[in-house]
Amino acid sequence: FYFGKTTSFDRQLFPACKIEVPERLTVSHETLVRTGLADRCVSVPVREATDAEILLAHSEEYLEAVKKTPYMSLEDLMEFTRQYGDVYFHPNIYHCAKLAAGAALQLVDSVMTGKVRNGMALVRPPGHHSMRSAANGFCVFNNVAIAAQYAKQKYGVQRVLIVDWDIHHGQGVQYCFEDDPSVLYFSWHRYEHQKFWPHLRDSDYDIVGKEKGAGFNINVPWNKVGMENGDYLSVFCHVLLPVAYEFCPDLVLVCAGFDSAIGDPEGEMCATPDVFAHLTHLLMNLAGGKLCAVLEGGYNLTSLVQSVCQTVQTLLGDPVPRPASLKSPCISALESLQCVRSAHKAYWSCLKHAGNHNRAFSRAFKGPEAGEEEEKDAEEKVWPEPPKRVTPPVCAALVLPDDVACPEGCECFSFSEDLDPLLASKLSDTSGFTQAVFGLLLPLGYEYDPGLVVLVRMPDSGVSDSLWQQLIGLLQSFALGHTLVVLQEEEKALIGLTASSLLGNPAASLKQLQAPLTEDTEAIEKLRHRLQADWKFLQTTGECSSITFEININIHRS
Ligand code: Q6P
Ligand code: ZN
Repeated sequence: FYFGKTTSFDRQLFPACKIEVPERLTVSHETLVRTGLADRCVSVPVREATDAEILLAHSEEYLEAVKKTPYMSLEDLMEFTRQYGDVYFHPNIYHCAKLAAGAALQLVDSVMTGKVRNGMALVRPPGHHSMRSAANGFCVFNNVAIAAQYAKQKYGVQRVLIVDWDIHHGQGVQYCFEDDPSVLYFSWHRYEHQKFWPHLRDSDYDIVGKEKGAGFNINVPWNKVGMENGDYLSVFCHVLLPVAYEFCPDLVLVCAGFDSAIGDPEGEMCATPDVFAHLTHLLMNLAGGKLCAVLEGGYNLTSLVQSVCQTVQTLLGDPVPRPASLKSPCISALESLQCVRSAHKAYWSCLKHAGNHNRAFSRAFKGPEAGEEEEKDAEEKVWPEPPKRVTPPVCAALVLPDDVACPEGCECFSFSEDLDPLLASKLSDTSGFTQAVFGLLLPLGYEYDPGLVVLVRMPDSGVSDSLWQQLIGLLQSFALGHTLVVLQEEEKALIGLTASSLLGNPAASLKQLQAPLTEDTEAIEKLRHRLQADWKFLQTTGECSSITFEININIHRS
């Protein structure tokens, strides 16, 4: 990023934009340095994206037009700006925008070549609103869209997952990939039945992609403000994760906007900064851990900085905070969830059983009513600073039979007689397994908030190595990662990969999943319905559902 001296230009115009300010980056960076997180990261030098790279997502006419902006007079710049929406051109923005896109590409290079496992690019201007031939919403070049195209072109990456957790809809990313099945775009966004900026019909849940790309665009509209951690995590468990695992990406890109956090003047949501530790963690076992987060929005400096730190610390592999006292998803969130699942049931076998959505939910857009658009003085939100997260000196300790060597990086303890684990549940290895993990186990874990996770593996469980590793990785969302794995002595072969997962190494991909067996899906669904009266996180619909099933279902099919 670039800090020129204040010029006469700046004095005439500034602040043109009160929220998208340089301090977003300086304060984030200062805090990463002060907390010692920056020291644990590898710094990747930035470069300018080349014309050819920018053209991966933009038209030549648009690039040529932006190229002229550094030489324009203030008047010409104002004129140029007026053709777009909510974007401001400063004479140095073309240079900054090339660096922002270039930074995303440097990160993709570092991750794809294995120089680093994952990373985050702190950049301005952001990118997800900019379109092929138009700047929009503070964005000039679409950093993440360019990065996805670049990864496909340069590394032959076959499938890219883009997760846009910014609170605005990244319509630029959607338009770039709407007919492309090699890029799965997921976005949640404040929508309020089209009353919120950018007011697009294209942002609703039923816009699923076009032609070959049908099913590869997932929009989750938030129709109310004030969404909380539970609403976000519920959408991850019941929509994003099952679909992402079925898609099986080779690379994950995150449009990492933090205006979806509490205190943000744009988003007006109530999710706390530690939720980003969970969102990040839940994505870190996809694509063999190859994840690049690129900053988008986030306009409350306190909330932004805390959220950035939570994300970076999670990427570094530190245990995630406990998802303490989550509230059940609210009715409006459940309505959105139901609509999205239903709109995508034709495209994803993990959603095949989703119920149809009730038409009553999709209220017609009435247009902004008089007075509704005026700025409400959002009362200042306060929230506690996220507790300090500690890096444990030893990540994993093992108790092993005498003849087994201790894997590197682990500490070995000796046997104790009184190990008598309680076997809580059994899952059989079908492709229904992942369905049970996302549909039952993760939501139950989030709601229950255990202090310890005990994972018992029985011989002949049929669980494949990669599924086993995925399970260990995902369960580390709970109990500060305190996980006790119990293996049978005859499964010595599993010690190495179990230890690797406990140490936080990414799990191997599951390969593209087959459709789950109907019997499994039915059994899981019946169990979910039976339990959801007591466990609100299992809900996926907004209808009052107190249907109880008489039959006792056992999801273990032998
Ligand atoms: C918000 C524009 C318009 C108000 C209309 C990558 C980051 C962002 C940008 C938001 C632009 N507000 N009177 O962009 O999504 O946060
Ligand atoms: Zn935003």
